[in-house]
Amino acid sequence: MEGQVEKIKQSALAEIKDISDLQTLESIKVKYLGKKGELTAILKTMGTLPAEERPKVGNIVNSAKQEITEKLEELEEKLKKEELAKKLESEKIDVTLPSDKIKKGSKHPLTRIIEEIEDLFTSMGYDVVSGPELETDEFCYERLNLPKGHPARDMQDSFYITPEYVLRTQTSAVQARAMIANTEKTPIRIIVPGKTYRREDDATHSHQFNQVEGLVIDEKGKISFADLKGTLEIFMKHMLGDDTKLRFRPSYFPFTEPSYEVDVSCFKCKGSGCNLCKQTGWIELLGSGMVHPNVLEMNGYDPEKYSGFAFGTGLDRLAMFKYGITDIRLLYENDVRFLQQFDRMDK
Ligand code: 2NM
Repeated sequence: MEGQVEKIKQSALAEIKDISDLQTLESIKVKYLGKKGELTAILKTMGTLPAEERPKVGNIVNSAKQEITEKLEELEEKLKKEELAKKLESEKIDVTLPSDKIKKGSKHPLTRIIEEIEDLFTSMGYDVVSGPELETDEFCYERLNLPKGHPARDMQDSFYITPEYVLRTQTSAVQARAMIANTEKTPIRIIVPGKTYRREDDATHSHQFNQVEGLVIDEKGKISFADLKGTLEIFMKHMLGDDTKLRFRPSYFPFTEPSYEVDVSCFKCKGSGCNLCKQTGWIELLGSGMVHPNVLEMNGYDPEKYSGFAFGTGLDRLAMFKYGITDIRLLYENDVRFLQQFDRMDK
């Protein structure tokens, strides 16, 4: 029996010498020390031995087990260290290597314009407000002093979804909503940038386009035409350059009285006349006016107690002039060759 144990031990130690990985080590451990291992098998035969021999055999087997265990543990520790070192080596990062080329997107010119306008007006205390693109006839027209039958409601221009719902032709509907929502009738100072829709499609018109409209209301006497003029001057100089001049021409809008169309001095020829301004020196860019008493009244502001101004401009036109874009459709095709040109304008 002793000889048998010694033989098992020697063969175990010999096998342990050749182990070079943790997986093999585990199988050797099972082979010699496991429940079905060779030494355990001998312990199981102890019952057949005479009682006086049992302690002796038990001792021999246990000391062999211990020796093997020690050797295995020693080796296991060594192998684990080696494995960790290997792993660290293989995961080493060379931070000095040049990186892969990063593909970077660029902001759409309309996004740039909108952000620039939002930054300017919020710096003057305005809020930026948005609303639904699918509007009701009530908010798109009725509450803006455009009763049924009014020529500006022309079916040719509007995308009607049902007799009651229409894709908004201007963002003013949101202004009407803001006036109604302000139940305390406190002063209003908002701009509304957003998408608008009309039934047209050529080099200078798109069926979908972008607008920004502004609205200021305060107690009567506090807001005058001078405020409208000053505000639009700051707005246009900020967008097109400090040497920009403004020209107010009397006009008509159903939601304002008096109403004005606003031209800016041509920033290409500075007013002397060129192809961009059709030799006039001026470019029409905005509509504006003092909010019509009917509009105030219909949206819950007593025209005896409140007055205000409003203005609107097409962002597509503004972007086209600012960046020298000649076809509005370029703004809606998302051709990366077009969009990437605006990368260079990053500050
Ligand atoms: C324009 C021109 C003139 C305008 C009016 C209003 C409202 F709802 F407050 F009455 N919002 N926007 C307005 C006035 C818009 O765009 C060319």
